[in-house]
Amino acid sequence: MVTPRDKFLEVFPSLVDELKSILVNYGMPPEAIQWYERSLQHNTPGGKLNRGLSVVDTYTILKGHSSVDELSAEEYKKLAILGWCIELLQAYFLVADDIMDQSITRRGQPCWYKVPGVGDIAINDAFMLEAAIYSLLKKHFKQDSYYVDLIELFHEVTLQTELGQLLDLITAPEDSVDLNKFSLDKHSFIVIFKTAYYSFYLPVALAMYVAGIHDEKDLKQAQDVLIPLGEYFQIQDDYLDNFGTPEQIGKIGTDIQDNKCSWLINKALQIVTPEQRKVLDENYGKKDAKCEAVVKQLYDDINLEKYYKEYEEKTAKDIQSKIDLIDESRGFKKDVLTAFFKKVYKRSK
Ligand code: DMA
Ligand code: MG
Ligand code: MG
Ligand code: MG
Repeated sequence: MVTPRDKFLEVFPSLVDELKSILVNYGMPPEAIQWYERSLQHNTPGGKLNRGLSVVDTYTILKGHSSVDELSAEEYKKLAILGWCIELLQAYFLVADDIMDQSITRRGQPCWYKVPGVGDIAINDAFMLEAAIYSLLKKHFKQDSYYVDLIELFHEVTLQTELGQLLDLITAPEDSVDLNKFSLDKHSFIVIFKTAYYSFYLPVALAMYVAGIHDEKDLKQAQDVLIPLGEYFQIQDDYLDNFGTPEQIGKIGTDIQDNKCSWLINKALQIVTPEQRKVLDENYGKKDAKCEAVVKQLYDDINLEKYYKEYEEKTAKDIQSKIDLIDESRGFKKDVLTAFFKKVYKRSK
């Protein structure tokens, strides 16, 4: 049986060929074209592809179909290309994020900058992954009335993500640990900007433009649910950084050693005793596996997992009741949001 994921993956090789042909037309030598192809293959497929698949799924629901198979081949291709554009945006962010976070593995393989012979060239590869988005948009959407909307949306969401990454990084300096600088409000700002816009709002908004259902009021309705949903998703990511296994999540958690303003440390700061607070002050944010282990043990001692589960239950209910209030009179459908919610709720990877 061909799964929706398989069908989506089948589109990728033709996009790689199109992107390579741009370099060929510039007369780039074969070794450069091979390098680019290797970067595209290493960094773009291989994840859960939730963001990309959601573009196709959202469009399918907005058009009133019950299955992706009801789309014409031409329609499917266009939506899948937009899905791959988000996966390229994600690839661009992740290549850079892994350098900045000094991560080791991603999706069960070495981070791109860690691959022998790549190193700092990964910075330029990240830029080229981003540029691929605009090459594909131009080739496949230039004739469409909503072409400028797509470009503006990608640009805006890219800036929002970069603002989130900036705040994430400057709130986590390597040389000076000061837990007083953290707060759940600051955390909320960071995760909405670094994750929610591009991972949750972007896929739905893209599909809305193609489907012709993009009244300002409907874009806002979508955003008002998808931003809290994206915030919940990144809090899951923070939780899994410590409580997930590398086999499960395909990456090794770095948040404690990286001094990150994670949901876990913020929640811990709310509930610890003064003695435990001292332990955190002395061990958090140190590039030292022993200190990291002390913090992990403290997280277990205070039963942080239980607080996370409480947060998860409450948030799920809040999001559900927001979805129930959606006005469908202009053609937007609450099923778009329910489908997205189901993909995320209680995820373990
Ligand atoms: C992810 O933050 C945000 C972006 C824009 C890549 P993160 O560093 O927590 O992600 P991960 O845990 O996947 O490295
Ligand atoms: Mg990271
Ligand atoms: Mg990061
Ligand atoms: Mg993380």
